[in-house]
Amino acid sequence: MANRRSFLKKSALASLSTLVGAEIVFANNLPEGLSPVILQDNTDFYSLFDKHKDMIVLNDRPWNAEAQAHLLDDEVTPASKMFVRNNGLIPNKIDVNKWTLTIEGESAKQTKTYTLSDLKKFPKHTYNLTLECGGNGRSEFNPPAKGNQWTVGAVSCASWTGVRLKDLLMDVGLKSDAVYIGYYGTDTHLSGNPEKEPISRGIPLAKALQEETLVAYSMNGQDIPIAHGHPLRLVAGGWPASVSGKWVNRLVIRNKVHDGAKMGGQSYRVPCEAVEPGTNVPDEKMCIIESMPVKSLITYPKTGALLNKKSLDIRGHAWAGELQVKEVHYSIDFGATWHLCELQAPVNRLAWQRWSAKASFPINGYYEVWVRATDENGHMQPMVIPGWNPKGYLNNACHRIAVKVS
Ligand SMILES: Nc1nc2c(c(=O)[nH]1)N[C@H]1C(S)=C(S)[C@@H](COP(=O)(O)O)O[C@H]1N2
Ligand SMILES: [Mo]
Repeated sequence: MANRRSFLKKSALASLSTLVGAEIVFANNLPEGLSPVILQDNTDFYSLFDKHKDMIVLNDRPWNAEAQAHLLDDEVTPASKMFVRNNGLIPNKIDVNKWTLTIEGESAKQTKTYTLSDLKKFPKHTYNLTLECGGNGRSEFNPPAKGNQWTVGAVSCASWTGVRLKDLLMDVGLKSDAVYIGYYGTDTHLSGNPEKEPISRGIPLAKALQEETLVAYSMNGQDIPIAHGHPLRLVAGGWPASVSGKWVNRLVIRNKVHDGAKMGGQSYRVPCEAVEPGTNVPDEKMCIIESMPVKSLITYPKTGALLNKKSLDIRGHAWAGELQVKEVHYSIDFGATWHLCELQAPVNRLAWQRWSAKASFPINGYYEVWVRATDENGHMQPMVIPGWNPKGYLNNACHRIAVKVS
């Protein structure tokens, strides 16, 4: 861990205040190559990014951390309980006043550059948008898949405010052959090589033109936190969150599927046809993940709950990518019988939906509560892990919690 950030230039230290959360008073005296000790210890993840103490750090270079199910009980996920997924190093020098977004590309009618205040002149829209990492649930795949071993907590539903991507695309003008929008952010590749992008993904034009696809400048009514893309982020709810580029300073209008970092190969792609677990799947047989599958979480109670009564109000959220959730059921007998839960409509398209139920337990003992959501097309969550894939994406198996009644 020592000298983790020793590449930081003395000149950049002043702007580290954002990360440290206070002005580094004697920044000018800090010798070249020495970084603030607070940035060298992952126990400081919590203070660095203002995160809840129950968040679980999976990696510190780059920073990756997930929530636990019980942390996700809020209708609107607060920043402190929002998972952090980084492919590279968080930008350490952000000058909001100089920040610009450039839109260009072979299928753009012109190139345009906007400051943040230019963007704020466009009509403002706010939506609650579910962002789930494509790899959420990866830890359960067997044979195991490499990468962050997310359990259930790489999902959030915050309130995002910004300009519609489509309004910007109309402002720039699309050529008739435009099919895809790619993003570039200002985070740096782990190698430190400025020529390399940690990630540069994107969305097909149809998704880009949806009402709810935003270039956001605020989250939950405040500036976007540094870990989540401050000061500007693409937000396309319902799709793997990897398409929602953080720290965005450039969007490209493409005449073909965007070919930025982590668009090809095995990244964020699954076998086009189901395969046996452990199969080596050639790249050309892998397809890009689009809408995320139907899924749900039990956010109350916390797993391991001890009850001294035989009934309990249970609740959580359910979501289904581009679709709405039609029904949610729960079971207390390992899936032998299922009971319908109450289900609220989403506050807007692509927001998760609150479900709730009153569970009753016949006698004292150990139970599991299982919850299963069904989308509007009738697709149901599987009770056990779904189709294996090389990188461990799209695990939408039912969430289970333990409850003891005594
Ligand atoms: N610039 C940039 N954008 C990014 C990433 C990244 O590493 N760099 N990670 C992506 C991935 S894989 C996910 S799951 C989400 C995570 O968003 P969050 O950290 O705000 O929860 O951001 C996406 N956008
Ligand atoms: Mo992700």
